[in-house]
Amino acid sequence: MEYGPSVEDASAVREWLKARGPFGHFIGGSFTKPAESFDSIDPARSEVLAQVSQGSAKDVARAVRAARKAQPGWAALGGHERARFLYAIARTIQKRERFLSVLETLDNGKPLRESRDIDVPLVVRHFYHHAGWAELRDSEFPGHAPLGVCGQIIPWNFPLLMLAWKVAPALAAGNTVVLKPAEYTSLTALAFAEICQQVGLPAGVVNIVTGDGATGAALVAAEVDKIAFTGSTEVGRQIARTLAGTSQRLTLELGGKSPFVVMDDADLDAAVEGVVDSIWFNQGQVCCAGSRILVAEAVADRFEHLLQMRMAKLRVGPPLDKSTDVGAIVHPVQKQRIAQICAAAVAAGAELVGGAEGQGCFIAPGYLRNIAPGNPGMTEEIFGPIATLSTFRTPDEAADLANSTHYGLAASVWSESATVATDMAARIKAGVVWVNSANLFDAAAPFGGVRDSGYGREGGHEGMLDYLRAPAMKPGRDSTPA
Ligand code: TXE
Repeated sequence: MEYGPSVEDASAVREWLKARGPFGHFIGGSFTKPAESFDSIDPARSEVLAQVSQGSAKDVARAVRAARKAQPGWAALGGHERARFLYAIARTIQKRERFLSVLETLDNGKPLRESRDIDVPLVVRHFYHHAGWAELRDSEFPGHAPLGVCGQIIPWNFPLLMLAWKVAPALAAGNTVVLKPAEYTSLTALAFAEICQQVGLPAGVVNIVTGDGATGAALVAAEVDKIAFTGSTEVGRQIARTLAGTSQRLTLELGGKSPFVVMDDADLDAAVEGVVDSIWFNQGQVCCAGSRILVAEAVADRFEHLLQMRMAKLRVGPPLDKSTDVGAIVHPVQKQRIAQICAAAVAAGAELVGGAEGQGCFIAPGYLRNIAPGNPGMTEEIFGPIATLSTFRTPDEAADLANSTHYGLAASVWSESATVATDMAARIKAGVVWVNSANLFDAAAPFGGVRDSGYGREGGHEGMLDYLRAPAMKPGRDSTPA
């Protein structure tokens, strides 16, 4: 794949990788010596970017001890001091925005336009926002206490952003953390560790242990007070089973198969643009992607025509090229998984429009049409740039179809009538329903699922509660504790 004239210069990042790698873990404020390691690849070029250490149960235990030791001091600092650190982290990330977005793009394959304009700015906003919550903790949550040490396991689709969603509220509340990034994308977490050093964050407040599912399982089994997990429904269930009967807190943000409902009075051009943001953004590797397009029969032909025209204009290409709309799938394993589900969908009678497989990790945007409700393409999370397109006749039918999976992460409703849109939104079982928009996030807005999409919230007031222990009795009450 050729690089065009608008390609971003990645030499500073490559020099950093050469100088810093192979990478150890970040424990107790410093990097450990790299031990047994694995390759982190650039999926766009199928090239090795760096070697990253495979964390053992011993590494995890060391990190948990470091976090345990640091926690009382971190909590005792008080909200104002903790806020200063969160501000400093936000500011430093902001200053290194370009470096971090290039690193994220190299490691993950997402277009630079997205890492630069979406991922990293949202990360910055998340830390600034939670600096505010650190200041407000005692007044907004009187009598609440931090949980202690939080184990955090994150996926590879928004590596630095998922880190921010986990680390910022935990630290604001007065907890310390041991975070395990996904094995495909550890590099921005390691760059973040450097930022923690740079701002003088006390040793042990943030610890990062890299590795695969076995490292994650070791963290789940460790002496931590909470596990926060974002990833597949299957692993989420496994973690819930492991923690059943313990006193550890658990929050899960799992998969989805979110409906994208286009009512007959929708602005179809806007809705088509919504599809681009919904399922073709980040190559469709988005937990809340509007992957099931449901369109009113009366406008279906016109909508599909507009959709095809728009799809044809999307540029699939090198992620570092600033004109690229659709980059590389994160890893060959994921590409294969997407291709398998699409093949099964076609074998079961659906028709695939677009969605051609390219060389390496590339897949063109596409959608499945003429697809029956029980078709695997309709029920399984494809987690790639392939939507399904089906029609409905009445709002009742739309609501039934929207709720016809076991997931409940997100939904998007398109209508020019506020009444129609809000009526439909209220009928859909999902953690978030966007109206005339899709995939909008804000640090102040709690995000999370219902049903098999998980429980717990990240962001805002609700998100803070998931990192705090409520007081045993109401503060200020004239009573003695039992
Ligand atoms: O996820 P895993 P995978 C969905 C999506 C995707 C599929 C598979 O459909 O195609 O899952 O992706 C760690 N104990 N989502 O296999 O395995 C792992 O190392 C503890 C949706 O990559 O769930 C990584 O850090 N941890 C999703 C993280 O869990 C374990 C985002 C996620 O990996 C573990 C990602 C174990 N036993 C995938 N096994 C979303 N909700 O956004 C693995 N891990």
